[in-house]
Amino acid sequence: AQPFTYYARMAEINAYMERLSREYPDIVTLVTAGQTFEGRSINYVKISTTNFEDRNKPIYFIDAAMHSREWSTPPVALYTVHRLVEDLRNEDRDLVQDVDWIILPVQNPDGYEFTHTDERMWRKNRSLKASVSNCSGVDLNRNYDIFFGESNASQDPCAESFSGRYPFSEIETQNVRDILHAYLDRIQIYMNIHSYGSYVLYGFDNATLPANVARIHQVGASIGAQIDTKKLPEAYHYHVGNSYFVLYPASGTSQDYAQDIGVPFSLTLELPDFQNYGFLVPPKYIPQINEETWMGIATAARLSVLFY
Ligand code: 0X9
Ligand code: ZN
Repeated sequence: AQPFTYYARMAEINAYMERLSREYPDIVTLVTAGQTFEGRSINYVKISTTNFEDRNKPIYFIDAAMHSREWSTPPVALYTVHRLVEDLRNEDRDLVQDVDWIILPVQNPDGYEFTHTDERMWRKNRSLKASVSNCSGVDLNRNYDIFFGESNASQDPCAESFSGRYPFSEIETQNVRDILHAYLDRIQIYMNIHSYGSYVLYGFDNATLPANVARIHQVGASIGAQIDTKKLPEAYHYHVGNSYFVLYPASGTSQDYAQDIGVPFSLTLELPDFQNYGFLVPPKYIPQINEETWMGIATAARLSVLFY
């Protein structure tokens, strides 16, 4: 079975990306961005029908599993790769002709493996500074250099939302930062995929909004509306808006960081959880989430090309 049809382990996810880069060498480039605290590779793929480094197309950058217990998110990232590469349909050719893609299915491999082997509800990475605390892990979505430590973030290493001791203290966030800066001139969309709650979120967590908020809202609302046409009756409708108001304030997030450095459309997606499954979405829902979210991602890609 393909590793986006079930909750796969890191080895299976990496093997899938390796296989695609071998079978489609002209289109898929596998990049190992760095080694985690526990020595795992952080892998992403670049997808381009031309030469990715020709730098003439807008880029859509997607990452998932920043929070390790959010298991429904890597399948969405991998299914997106699948639909762009292995199962590209005629009506979707524009998506690779007009856009280059960077897809990082697991931002937090150490945490992700830990949720499979030890503690299903683990959220943070697994780094440990033994001279400071016995508690492991930094909340990667509090570790970016934007409003660092201001709200909904803890300075306590034992807390679920520990921000880290300073911005970008973690290899995982350094990697995403470096990708953003390496391609900043043409990253049109940064989409940070989480679960759960059915939200498209944007803007800054001091309750301010970017100058292009009307267009951001247009892209976000189009994603939500598109997904809603495909959603199951037991799923909530998507809510679209500024993260501060629609969800809660949170500082040091990658969404705010990417928006602040100039990515035109920086979005957080919170996938659906159906009734009250929370993070524990039954595997039977994986294909549904993949398909409906893919539709939203494709819609955003097309709009972002118009706005490029
Ligand atoms: O708290 C978070 O990091 C995200 N929610 S989650 O339940 N997946 O942990 C929300 C982040 C929303 N983005 C901003 N507030 N900027
Ligand atoms: Zn999350």
